[in-house]
Amino acid sequence: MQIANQSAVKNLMLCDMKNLFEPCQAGQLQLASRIVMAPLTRNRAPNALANALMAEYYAQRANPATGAGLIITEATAISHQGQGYADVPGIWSAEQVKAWQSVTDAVHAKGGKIVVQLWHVGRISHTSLQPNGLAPVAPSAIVAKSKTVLIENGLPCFVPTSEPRALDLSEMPGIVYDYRRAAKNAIDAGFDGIEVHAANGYLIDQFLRADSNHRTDAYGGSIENRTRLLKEVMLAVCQEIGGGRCGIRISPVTPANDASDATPQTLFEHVVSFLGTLGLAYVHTIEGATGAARDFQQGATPFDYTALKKAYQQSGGHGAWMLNNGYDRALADHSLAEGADLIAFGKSFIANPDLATRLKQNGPYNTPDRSSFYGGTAVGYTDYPSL
Ligand code: 8OZ
Repeated sequence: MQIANQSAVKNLMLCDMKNLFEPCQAGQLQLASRIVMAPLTRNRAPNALANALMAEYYAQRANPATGAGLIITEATAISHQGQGYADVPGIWSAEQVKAWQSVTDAVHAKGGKIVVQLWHVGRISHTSLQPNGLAPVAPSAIVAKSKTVLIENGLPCFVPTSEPRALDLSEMPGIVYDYRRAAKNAIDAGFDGIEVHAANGYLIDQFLRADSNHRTDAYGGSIENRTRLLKEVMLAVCQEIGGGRCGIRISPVTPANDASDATPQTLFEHVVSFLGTLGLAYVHTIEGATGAARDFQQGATPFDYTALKKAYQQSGGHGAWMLNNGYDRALADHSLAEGADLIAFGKSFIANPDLATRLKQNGPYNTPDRSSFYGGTAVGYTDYPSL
């Protein structure tokens, strides 16, 4: 009798257990699996325009049976001022909207889903990429200890970021407007939704963190003030296209692009408590240092991601909880069992267009070639073989 009961309990647990290959509803996004292709900068969009090669690359990864249940595009600039790297795409003009349409059509033809990641780099830019060669903008005129990518003679070349100027208070509504316009453009271009890039030390993250935000106006000082831009941007995109088509990416403790803050737990619990009120499709969190140590720490104590999720849910958040950073099959299974809903795979999607097939049978996996990550041709982009 006791044995029968034990097996009943085990069966119940198995039924309850999430698996990577099952459907998942994320707000209005009906996803065929929990496998997400993470946003990946590839610098193959000259003139800030999506193109046929990019459409082929995304389409290769779009069939949810073999690839991603959801594709998040590479970070895409919401304005010329939001550009910080050579040959990254934009989504502020009608010409860019039309160019993206070929990508969304190709993905949808494979039965896939795709959202565009909306990006303003803030101070992570170079004068040569800015309108009229002017200084990049930031919360404060503090140079980031970071580099950006220019392309010279067809080859990526890493250069220090330029000295930024502090945004005037009167410019803030214009920045929010640029996000709103980009969200509208995304729907016009056929995207299933958008993800606001609030991670990795770019503009929104620069406002969030005390070390890059020394403002004394309504956008600086208290946590309430430093989170103001994020809140205004999220309200604007949700109002424009509906919260159920919007996601956001955060990276509470990453040191990427000189991001630093002494109290990330308090800061990001405040952020997600706000996000919980918006009816979002998902919240996408990078655990640890982006593309590096998952246990990386900022502040006095290890970051508590369980408390982060709890703060989101306690404020009413019921969007999908997406996690990222260095995931393999075993770690994905572990995080799903612990309550994650979606897992975003980055570098492994660069090298494995049929990643879902390979995850299902536990490999083998192609090895990503770092030398062709940023810029270049079809080599190291659309030529990774499927099984
Ligand atoms: C790598 C190279 C350039 C940009 C990010 C958009 O870190 C990026 C990025 C990554 O989020």
